[in-house]
This record gives sequence, C-alpha cells and structure tokens, in this order.
Amino acid sequence: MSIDPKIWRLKDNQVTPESVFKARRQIVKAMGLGVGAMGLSSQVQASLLDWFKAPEPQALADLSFSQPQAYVSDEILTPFDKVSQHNNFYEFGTDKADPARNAQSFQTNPWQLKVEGEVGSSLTLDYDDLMQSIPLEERVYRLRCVEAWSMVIPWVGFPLAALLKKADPTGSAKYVAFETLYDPNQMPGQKSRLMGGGIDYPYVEGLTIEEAMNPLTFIAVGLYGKTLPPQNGAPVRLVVPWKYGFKSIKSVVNIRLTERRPPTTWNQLAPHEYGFYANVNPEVDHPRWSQATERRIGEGGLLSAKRIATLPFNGYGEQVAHLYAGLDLRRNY
Ligand SMILES: Nc1nc2c(c(=O)[nH]1)N[C@H]1C(S)=C(S)[C@@H](COP(=O)(O)O)O[C@H]1N2
Ligand SMILES: [Mo]
Repeated sequence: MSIDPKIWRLKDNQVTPESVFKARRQIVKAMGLGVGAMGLSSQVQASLLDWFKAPEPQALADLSFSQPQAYVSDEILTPFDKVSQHNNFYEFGTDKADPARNAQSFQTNPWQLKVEGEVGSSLTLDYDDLMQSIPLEERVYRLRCVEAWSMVIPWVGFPLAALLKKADPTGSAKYVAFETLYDPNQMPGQKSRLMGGGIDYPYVEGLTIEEAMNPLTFIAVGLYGKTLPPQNGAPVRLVVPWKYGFKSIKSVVNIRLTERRPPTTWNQLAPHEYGFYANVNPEVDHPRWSQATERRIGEGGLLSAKRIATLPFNGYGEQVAHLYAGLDLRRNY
C-alpha cells in the first residue's frame, strides 16, 4: 500500500516486490562471482552481501491445537517461506522483504495484551496466558491484501469473541479498537518517517462489535503449527479474513471496547483510498488499481504471476454479508 502524494508516491507495481526479492537473490549469486572483480574491498563486499542475504530466522515454538473440520481447506497453502518473507509490517520497513530482515530480534516474550474500556472486568494477558488460556485451533484462511495479492495461510489461535467474552463487554460497547506496540527502539519504521511509510504510530485498527464477535474473526498466535514469526505479527495479531489485509493488525498490545468508532491507520492516512469497513469487494476499484483480480503469492512463475478472480467478502459472504445489509456495496467504505 502507499500513501498519497505528500510523502512519496509508490507506483502500483509496489505490489510485486516478491519478484524483486527473487531478482535480488539472483544478484547475490551473481555478486558471489562478480564483486571481487568490481574491485571492492572485502569489507564492503561482505556488508553488501549481508544486506542481500536473508537473516537468521527467530526460533519458533511448537503449539498444540485442534483442527476443526469447518476450517480445513482444500486450497493450496501458500508455502511457509512465502508467508514469512513477503510481508507488510511497516514498523520494520515498507519493502516486502524488510520485515523478515529487520524483525528477527524483535522481543515478543515477555508480552502484555490488555483488554479494557467498556467491559465488566479488564484483562491483562501475558505471553503464557496468550498461548494457554483459550484452547488453540487451526484455521486455514485466505488473506487478501488491498494491493491485489493474496495468500492461503494455516493460522493457529482462537476466536476474538472468546477473548472479549472473558472481559464481559457492557451494553455501551459498540466498537473494538486495536493498537500495535509502540517501541521505536525495536521498530525502526517508528523512528524514521521515510522507513515507516509516513504512518503516525502506533498502528491502530477497529471493528464494530458485531464484526468483532463474528465467529470468523480470529486472534492468531501462530501459523504452520508454530508460534508466529515476528514479521507476521508475533506474538499476537488479528485476522479478519473477509477484509483487506490492513485490518489484520499485528503485534497487538491493546484491545479497547468503545462507544464510538475508533480512528484507523490507513483510513486516517488516505480516507479516499481506505475505508473503515474495508471489506474485500471486486466491484469497487482502489483509486489507483483494480480490485477485480488478485495474484496468489507463490503460484505461477516469476513473470507469469497467476491471477484469479477476487470474490466479494473474499469468499466469506455467507458468514458475514448479513452484517452489511444496509450498506450499498457498489461504494467503498
Ligand atoms: N502493525 C501493523 N499491522 C499490519 C500492517 C502493518 O504495517 N503494521 N500491515 C497490514 C497489511 S497491509 C497486511 S496485507 C497484513 C500482512 O500480513 P502478513 O505479513 O502476515 O501476510 O498485515 C497488516 N497488519
Ligand atoms: Mo495489505
């Protein structure tokens, strides 16, 4: 995604850095043979190669979870190395390869997640509570980014509703506001406006209480059977599969139930491009690109990326269309 004119303007082919990433690997190979001949000092060669190389990944722990039949899928899963190397997490940089490179030393344990606001009893969950206090299950969901690429990911976690019910929402809870960790010392994108894509951090998101309580709305603490890689939003993130990916906020520290609609990061940054609801909708194009089709990451060749039709509500209409009965779906919200 990108921010409108003032800060900088990415073209809509910002969407493809996966091929750029692959091209880089080719360059690295070529460099292995070529840099010496370029007359660079070995120190410069080493740091150049370092920048191109994938970092040592953070160790991930195994999780125990059930596999409810309703969320098993026969779609081709996006391979783990794509899921963990093609990311949007602007706190760690705006290039798709940046989060995997820059988030490996991100501190995800200890962690604290608060649930507060319009609730009968506020909650504070530490890392172990997150992994243990609600039974974990695996769910395969499609993730559709507003940039017109998508993945199929086996998440591990629990329904958001199970967590919210523990806090006993009051009758005034009409919305749920989410906030990502703010820690510029760990998140280089929060230090530098350029590196962080011009976002005013912390990254914030929101849902209506009905959306939050919908059985599909998920809190993920893992994927592919293990704890989340930091670049995917460790230790705890939201997953809302019928909405554009930017709603699925990462590395959450605060969940607040509110009476009023909370501000949301991309909507604040570019309201004419990104709505509050942001339901996947092939009929309504983004002002700078079509939403009619999408590119499945990892399927199709390097240049012949496979495109498939985008479905209303990302294919989850049966479960969620009723939430929007009053809205005109030919408009973006
Ligand atoms: N805090 C935070 N959450 C975020 C983002 C971000 O930049 N910061 N990017 C969003 C976007 S645009 C997408 S598409 C998804 C990507 O999730 P993934 O990298 O696990 O595929 O995370 C979302 N959550
Ligand atoms: Mo996205």
